[in-house]
Amino acid sequence: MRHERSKELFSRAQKVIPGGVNSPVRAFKGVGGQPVFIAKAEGSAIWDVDGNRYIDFVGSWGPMILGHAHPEVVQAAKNAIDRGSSYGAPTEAEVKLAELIVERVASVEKVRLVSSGTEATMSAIRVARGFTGRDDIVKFEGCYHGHADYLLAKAGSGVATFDLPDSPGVPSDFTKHTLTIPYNDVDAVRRLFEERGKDIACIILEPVTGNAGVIPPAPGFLEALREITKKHGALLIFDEVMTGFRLHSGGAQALYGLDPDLSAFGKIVGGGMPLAAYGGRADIMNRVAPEGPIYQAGTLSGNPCAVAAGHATLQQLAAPGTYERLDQISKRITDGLAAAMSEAEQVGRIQRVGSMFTLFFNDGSPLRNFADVKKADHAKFGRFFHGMLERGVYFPPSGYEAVFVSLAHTDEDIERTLEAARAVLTAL
Ligand code: KE4
Repeated sequence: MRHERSKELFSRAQKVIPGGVNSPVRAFKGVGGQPVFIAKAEGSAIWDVDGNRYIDFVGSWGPMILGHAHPEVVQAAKNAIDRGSSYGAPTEAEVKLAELIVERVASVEKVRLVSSGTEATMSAIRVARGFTGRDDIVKFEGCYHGHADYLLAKAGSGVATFDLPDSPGVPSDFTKHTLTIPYNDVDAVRRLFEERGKDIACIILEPVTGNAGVIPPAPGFLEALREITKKHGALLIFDEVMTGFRLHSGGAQALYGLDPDLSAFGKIVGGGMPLAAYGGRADIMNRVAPEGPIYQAGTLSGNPCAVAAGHATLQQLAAPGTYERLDQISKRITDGLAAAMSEAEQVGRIQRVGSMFTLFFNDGSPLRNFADVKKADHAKFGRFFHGMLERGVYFPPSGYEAVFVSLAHTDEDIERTLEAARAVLTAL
């Protein structure tokens, strides 16, 4: 494949944009090489500026579950922008989207629309702190909840020691109320709450991780978090920015049968436009300004065009059999990839939940936490990524991310993907 135009654009971009990209993961640092610049997308395909076509398994990191440029979504957004792009005033469309989210997600009685997943999780945590009057928060290693200062934290030396900043620019006392523990480690959670439960406002987690690659919750893990937070008067926040409306029409919480106190949504809920949301129990959400004292605001919150795209997307996902079909497509792909790995005598493991999965080049054992994921061969993943890219298959450019399958992936896409994988895995 030729990439001259992408290379030229990347060189120009780096002169005026840090790293040449507007979000770090796009720069291919996790796999080496240079990013391809995208010109257009439709269905399961994206085209770069050199005219190369790829089967897309990033889907804008999750939003494009219907496939790119779905006609209903495009038309809804066009109709909205024809009536003006933003009013800074309430609209009927926001009410309808909020009612749809409340209807779909049993634990959400009230919801606030915002513009990014970071804003959704940041706001949910502020509400949890305001509601409980406590300052400490618990997160899990490998879970990413956006770039709020106190979430850019890495685990302190011991389980009960406070975190250290994980980025320059984050003052050390901004992370002193953040506690990070290993994912799936119920004993660590229990110990922590026995020691400091009275000071903990909330636990926030990805109910299925996508930012450490895909790690499913161990049996009983989510239930234990629900029991422990209830016992200690802390709130349970599910960060469903990635899993929401992807794993089930009611999110991962419906798939696993749990009721968190608050949830954050993003990506799919905006149909690929800048829209996210947080919500949950009415007694908690009623504390949010202007109804309550906990402040949160946004000029473009509930933007009419983004709301139109999100609403159209959620409506399409209501079609009967949607999630069964997503699961079937995804299973065919991962079964085929597993077979290709075994034929090529490549050792590793594919971890899938519904229509998100990650292929790890490890020793084949289950990956239960971030430490397991870090042990995988990420350099090998980089070679796999580039081999697939050159054969017209666009996987996420990092072994710490998830592949996202859409309803637009066809039998031909699957066959071509598996054919490319067989060739790449043999030559790895
Ligand atoms: P945004 O602020 O990027 O909209 O959402 C932050 C966020 C919060 N919670 C979860 C579970 C998320 O996955 C994300 C963002 N996900 C990454 C992909 N791993 C977005 C890609 C990027 O950073 O460019």
